[in-house]
Order: sequence, then structure tokens, then C-alpha cells
Amino acid sequence: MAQPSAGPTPHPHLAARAKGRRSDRFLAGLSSATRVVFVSHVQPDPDSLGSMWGLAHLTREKLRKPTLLTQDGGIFRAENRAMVELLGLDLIQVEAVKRQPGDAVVMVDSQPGTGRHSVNGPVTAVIDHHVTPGNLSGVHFSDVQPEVGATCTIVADYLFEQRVHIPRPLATALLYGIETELSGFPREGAAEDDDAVGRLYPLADKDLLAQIRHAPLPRSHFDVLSQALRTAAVYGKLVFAWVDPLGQPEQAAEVVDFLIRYEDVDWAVCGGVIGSKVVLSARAARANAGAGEMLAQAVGHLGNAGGHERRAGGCVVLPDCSPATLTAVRGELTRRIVSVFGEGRTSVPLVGGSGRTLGMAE
Ligand SMILES: [Mn+2]
Repeated sequence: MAQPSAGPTPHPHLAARAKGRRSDRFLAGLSSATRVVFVSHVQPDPDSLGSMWGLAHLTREKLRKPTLLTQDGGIFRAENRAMVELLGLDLIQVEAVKRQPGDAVVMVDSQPGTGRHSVNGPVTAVIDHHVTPGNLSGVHFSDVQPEVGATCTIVADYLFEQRVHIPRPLATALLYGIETELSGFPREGAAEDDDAVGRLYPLADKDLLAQIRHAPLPRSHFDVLSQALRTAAVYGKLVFAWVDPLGQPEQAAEVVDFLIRYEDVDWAVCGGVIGSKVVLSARAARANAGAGEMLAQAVGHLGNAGGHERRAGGCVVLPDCSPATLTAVRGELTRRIVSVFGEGRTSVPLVGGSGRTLGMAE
């Protein structure tokens, strides 16, 4: 299918590896599919949403095949909901998709076998940037680049490489996906991310972007921050907070983004209870901190965890919701997190109060 010649030109560093370009191999791997279904991790974030949308657009433009964008679990963060609504993303709950014989499944921003998604069955292609390894056996095409800050960067490269016109809402989504992954300090970004930002920015709707960034926040956002401040305990270079209940699962991440700014710590970890789960989030104040591996080590057999060098998330499913179980799990998680990230067993409250020794008070 002929493409408009007015499309963007490939970046020089992409043109240099024109032989066997990844975007060509990605598209070739889908040539026999009758439909392409895009999946991502649970509670898809802007990077997942932008990546699915970008690859679906590429697939439709270059292969003229029908596509489906799915949503695994809920989208909770106010900014992410605003992104979906304002940019008009068309998502179907992943469990409502009836698999057809000619379907190809493309997973973005995650890898099979990481416990971060509810999709089962064969996956044709994986495009991701997480350090946490998955099971790629049986996957025909994989492009995993942990050094790149966002999956949206990889997807934007494919679109530029294939000279596909990027509509304004999609450019806005890709830009926001990259921006959210590169937020915080130290940046977990690469030259490829900055290239993509520079090329997407002129194409994006800056007013909508501002509206998404400053989406109105629910009251629970402030309630959770208030609780986190009251429970935040400092163990050496770790500040650890516990919130029960969270208003929505992604608030644990909002807490650690807030607490990691404390000048005397290198780590912020938050555990939050929502329904029958404990959601965990971790942030490092330093580069190359191995946050994903460390949180996975701390959580161990209790659940699963993973992520990037500076940012990580995890989940522990509670065997039941009794107060005794919750107390035991909280105690065990606290001990494990303090032993991996903290120093000593004695904590000092971040605000007010006096020091405590682990196990004395839960
Ligand atoms: Mn990502």
C-alpha cells in the first residue's frame, strides 16, 4: 500500500540500520494474521496505551488489517483516565475479547510470564523496555530494549521508520507515554527517548497534553497522601509507608513519587491495601539502583514484583481479608522490605512522633 510521501523521514540512526529493520520484521511477523489484538500489563499506563495505539495504527496503515486495543484491569490514575477520554482511545476489556483462529496477539510494555497481565495463550510479538525478564519462548518477534526509557519511544521509531503519518491525538499519546516514563530524577531515559520527544512534540496537541497532566484529582488522592505521611517511617536510607485502604491501586506509586523527594533517603517504598491485595511501589533516588530486582527479592514467594532500575511495582494477594492475616502480611512485608532496602530495625517517623523498633508496633 502506497504511503503518503509527506510522511516524516526516518532519523539518521534508524536509517543506518535499515537492513533488517525491526519495524519491517515486526510487520512481516503479522502478515498471515487476520486480526491483530494488542495487550499490555494490568492497569495500563500511558506508555502501554500509547504503545498499543501506535502499533495498531502502524498495522492498519501498512497491513490494512483490523486491530483491537485491549485494557487489562482498570485504568485508575486521574491523568491516565483523562488521556483515554480526551484522546479518544477505543479500548475493550481483555477478558471480553473472543479469540479467533487467525488472531495475532502483540504484547507491549510487558512480557509473557511476568505475572503482570491476565492474558493467556500464544503471543506473536513482544515490544517492551522492562528489565524484568519474561518467557519469550514461542514468541516470533521480540524487541526488548531495557536501556530505552519508554516502549512508546520504540513504537514512535517504528512509525518514523515506516514513514507513517502520525495523527495529532496519537502523537500526543506517544509523547505523554514517554514523558511519564522519564519523569522523576535521575531520568531513566536514553538518547532515543529525547529524539522521539523532539520529533513528536511538533505533532502533539499541547493544550490537551496540559489538560491530561493537570487532570482533576479525587479526594482519595489527598486522603492517601495524608495517611502515607502519618505512617512513613525512616529506616536509614529507606522511607516506608503503609496505606490502608488505598482509594485505587496506583496511589501507592503516587505516594512513593512524593516521598522519594525527602532529602535524606535513597529509597521510598509504599505498601497499600486494596480489596484482597497489597500493592507495592518502590522508587530509588539514584540511577542504576536495581529497584525491580530488589523489590522482587523483598516480595519473594509472597507475590510478584519487578520493574526498572529506579522504579518498581509489585503485588501480594492476601489469602483472606481477616485483620489477623493483614497484620501478619504487613509485618512480614515490612521486615522483608526493611531487610532489603533499609538499615537496621529501628525507625524514625518521617513527621512527628519518636523512634520505633520493628515488631514493636504495627
Ligand atoms: Mn513502560
